[in-house]
Amino acid sequence: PIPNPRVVVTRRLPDPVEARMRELFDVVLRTDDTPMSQTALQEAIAHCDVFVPTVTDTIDADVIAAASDQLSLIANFGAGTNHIDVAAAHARGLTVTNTPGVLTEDTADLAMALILAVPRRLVEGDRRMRAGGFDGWGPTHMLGHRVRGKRLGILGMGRIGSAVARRAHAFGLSVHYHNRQRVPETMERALDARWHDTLEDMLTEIDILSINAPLTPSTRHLIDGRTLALMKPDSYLVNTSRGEIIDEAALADALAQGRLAGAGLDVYEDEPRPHPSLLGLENVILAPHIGSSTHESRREMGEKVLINIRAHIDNHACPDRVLPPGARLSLAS
Ligand code: 8YV
Repeated sequence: PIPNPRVVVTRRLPDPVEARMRELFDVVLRTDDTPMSQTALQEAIAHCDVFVPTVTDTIDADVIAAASDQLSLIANFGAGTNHIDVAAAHARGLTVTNTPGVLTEDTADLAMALILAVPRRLVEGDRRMRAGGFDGWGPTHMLGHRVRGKRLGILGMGRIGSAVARRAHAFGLSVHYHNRQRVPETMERALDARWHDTLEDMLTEIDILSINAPLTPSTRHLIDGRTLALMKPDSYLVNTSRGEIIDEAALADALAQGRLAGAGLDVYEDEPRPHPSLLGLENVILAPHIGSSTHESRREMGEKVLINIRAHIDNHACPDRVLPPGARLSLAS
């Protein structure tokens, strides 16, 4: 066990989470809420036993090299860990944890909200109202596309992808999916989802694509000019995972040239800046990375961070350990 561990947190966390952290640990909390520079991260990680970063922190090999000898845990506040060099952390003997599960339903709700709002031009209509551009109902006024009866393709059938699939059935969508690995047959049946062994095959058949995969070297720019060209010109794309899975310039081109009907984005390749040409497109909804932005999810994410820290300092296995890419738990002795 680590007596009186010093915990350093990189961003402001919800008040109840910070209050509980103060009760439990010798914690260093931020007073302002701006993302830290690389130099500030190196300085911060050099003085703690436990480090709590978020998605806005790039925890690369240089930051990890600057860690104090006492550092033994990086407890990420968030599910995705693509911003952490997990392999470098493990090489240094550090444990890395994340906060999966508690944000699943809220993120899936946002994906579903975009799946409905983009084809129905909801945000475009709101803009029009505010600009005084609604001059009365008309038979051909602001026509969108029906969602019911269409085919939804889910890229990444993990927790969030499955939660999107369950919602989609309620709206009359049929569910298709592509994933690194085919999910077990019982789960496939429960989700009533049709497997495609290649992304390309799925893209040619679907009307709406929902991206719910983690960012890894093999998903970076999976959606680029070539794969976008396989999608039907009247199809839509929604991304609530990581922006870098899409080549955003290629997406903006496809949308501007009418090779794709619309998009709903919550994440960006160069976050927080969307590709400038997306800003002028009416058929795009741009959300500011709010997939897990509910009081409930953020509090529960904080609780997960606390549970992982507690387990670690008490010398128990952390419930949410993140393994380096490619590592697999094995039952072999
Ligand atoms: C979080 C997210 O807000 O959990 C994730 O991976 O993308 C977001 O929902 C963010 O990561 C907090 O660090």
